[in-house]
Amino acid sequence: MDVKYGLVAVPILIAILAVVMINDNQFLPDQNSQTQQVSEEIHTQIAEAEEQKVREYTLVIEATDIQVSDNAIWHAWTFNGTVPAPTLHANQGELLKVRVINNHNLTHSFHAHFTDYDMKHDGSPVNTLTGIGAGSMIPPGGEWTYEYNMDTAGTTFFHDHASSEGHGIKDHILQGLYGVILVERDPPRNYVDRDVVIVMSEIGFDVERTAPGPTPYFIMNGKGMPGGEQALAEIFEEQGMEGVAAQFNYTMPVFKAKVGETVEFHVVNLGDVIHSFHLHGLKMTSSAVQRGTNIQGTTVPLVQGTLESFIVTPDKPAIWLFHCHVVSHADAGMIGLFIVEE
Ligand SMILES: [Cu+2]
Repeated sequence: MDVKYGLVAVPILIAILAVVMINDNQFLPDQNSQTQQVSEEIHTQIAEAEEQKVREYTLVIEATDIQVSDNAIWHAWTFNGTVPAPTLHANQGELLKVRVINNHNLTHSFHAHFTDYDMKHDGSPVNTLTGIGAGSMIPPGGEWTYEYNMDTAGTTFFHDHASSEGHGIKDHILQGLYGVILVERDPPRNYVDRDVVIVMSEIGFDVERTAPGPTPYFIMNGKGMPGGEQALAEIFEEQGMEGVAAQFNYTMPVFKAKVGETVEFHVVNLGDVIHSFHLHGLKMTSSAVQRGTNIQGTTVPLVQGTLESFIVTPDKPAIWLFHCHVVSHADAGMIGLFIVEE
């Protein structure tokens, strides 16, 4: 380079570098404001954590013998001794903690159909495969506390997601390890007088027949009347209404409400086949899947692993039948009564 050009080029180069450096500085964050922002964020998180209410439940998995008909005992697997498990309640915005103790001789889990939780609380085979939350697949004698943020209101459900030698997930669920969770919205549904929860399914593999005759297979809330409506008619002929009443919440689920009450039904299919829920005589307004619309034909189709909620407001005394509208299932026992009293 000639000297005369060098004398001009050097100051220009310095000027360009200076401009570039100044411009670069514009893209660097102001350290003070960034620190302040992080600190505000932490404070907000702490405040939220302090404010978030915690809802706690304890569920014990155990073997439970349930007399499901005069001639059959179901050697069920249960959460807290019942099928379905006791319905869990929480409020939108809360942190739900479910402590599950496994007092059974197989590995089990609690897998809930929620949408805001850490993977370590999944209670599924991914926990075993990744080692993240491996304890959420609970071995015999173990326990795990599952945590979920109640980010959305409404109805959902949970079930065992384990399998074991000789028993796939199907057996683990159908043997009775499932239940429903009602997450109350904020503000709450003050217009609802009572909730009715119904889980449609099939009975598990371990049913012992103690006398000849049909035993329950298609069940609602763990109950099924072998022979369905025909059997009910025969019981009435032989024993009158007293005989029928003896079947209430034994071989068929029965719910009661008063005229003028607003009742919200929550119906879930946790079985391995399609079920459809038909309630006689009442206008059913969907409050979940078909939200806000009238359920045309008064039958809710439920493929496996789905639910629907709906509201009824009975205006006169009546005994209304409900049943699976896969009618062979009704014949096999999937019937129940909704009794509206004055
Ligand atoms: Cu059915």
